[in-house]
Amino acid sequence: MLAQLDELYAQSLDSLATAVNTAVLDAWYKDTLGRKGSIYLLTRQVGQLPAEERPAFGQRVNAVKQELETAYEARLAELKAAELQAEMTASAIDVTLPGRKQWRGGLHVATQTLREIYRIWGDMGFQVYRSRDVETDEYNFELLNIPPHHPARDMWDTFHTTTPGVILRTHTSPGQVHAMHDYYPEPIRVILPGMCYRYEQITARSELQFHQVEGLAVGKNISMADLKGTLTDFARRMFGADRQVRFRANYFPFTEPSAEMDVECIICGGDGCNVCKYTGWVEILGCGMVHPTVLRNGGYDPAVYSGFAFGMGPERIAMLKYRIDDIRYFWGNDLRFLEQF
Ligand code: FA5
Repeated sequence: MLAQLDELYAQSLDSLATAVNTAVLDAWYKDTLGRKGSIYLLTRQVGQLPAEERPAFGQRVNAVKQELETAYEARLAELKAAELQAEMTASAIDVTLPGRKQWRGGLHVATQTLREIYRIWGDMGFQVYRSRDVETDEYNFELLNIPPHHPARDMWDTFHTTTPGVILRTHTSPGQVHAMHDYYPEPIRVILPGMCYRYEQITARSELQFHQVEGLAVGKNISMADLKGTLTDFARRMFGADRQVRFRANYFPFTEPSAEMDVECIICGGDGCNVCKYTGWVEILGCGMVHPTVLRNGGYDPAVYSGFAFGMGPERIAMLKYRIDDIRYFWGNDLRFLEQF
């Protein structure tokens, strides 16, 4: 029976060495050292041995069990290491594969342009002052020297609400009067950005809804020269030091004198295209010296104070800067357009 035990031991070691994975190894353990395994079955036959041989057999069985346990542990560690290695090799990153493109959100081109405008005016000492989108007729028109039935109202095609006298602002100019009421009697240097709404024909240059950035400076001894110098400086900072600008006399009821500022068309270089209406110039803002009536409506005495104001169109500025030939792209939500910025 000892010989049988030795043979079983040798066979078990052989099959242990050929176990190819931990699943086979588990089965080996069950068949060999398990509760009904071959070693156990052999020990049950010990009763057939003469009594004097039993202790020696018992000792040998225990020794064999111990050695097989040790061999099993060693093989288990070996197989686990091999399996881990195989798994790591299989899941290893192939650094030669092309990377996956990361999707990145970005700021809308109008927002980027607005931020650049804020930065330039901020450098010149102007603060941002926020005014409301839904306005009253009083602030949008009357306090700006445009009484009811004044023909100048035709300049702004208005969206009315169902509440009489409440409209969507057609320009950011009503913010001038709000700012004056808030700042009086301090001097003012503010820009007033925001969305404006006009019920007008949509074309390559004109939208129903567009941004404006209003500017207002009120103080003592502010002159038209300050207005021209400041706006020319803005245009140079925005479009480059050699960009040509021109002022054309114009009419706004809330400024006197009034003007519009044009910038040389970057898209066609001044040759003429549909964006500049074949003139070579693009109008980017209206401006002028704050009308005495508006100063008075804001609480400032026009005999002591003067000021200049302007209202510019950031989308028109972005069109010039980035050579966008149609304003309708801005709110069209076409990713092919938006992703370019
Ligand atoms: C005004 O709205 C005056 N409130 C500007 C002003 C402010 C004058 C202060 C004097 C003092 P105007 O309608 O020209 O003016 O508009 C000003 C700018 O807004 C234009 O130069 C243009 O850049 C932009 N703009 C006007 N209408 C549209 C439109 N439909 N689509 C896109 N941009 C527009």
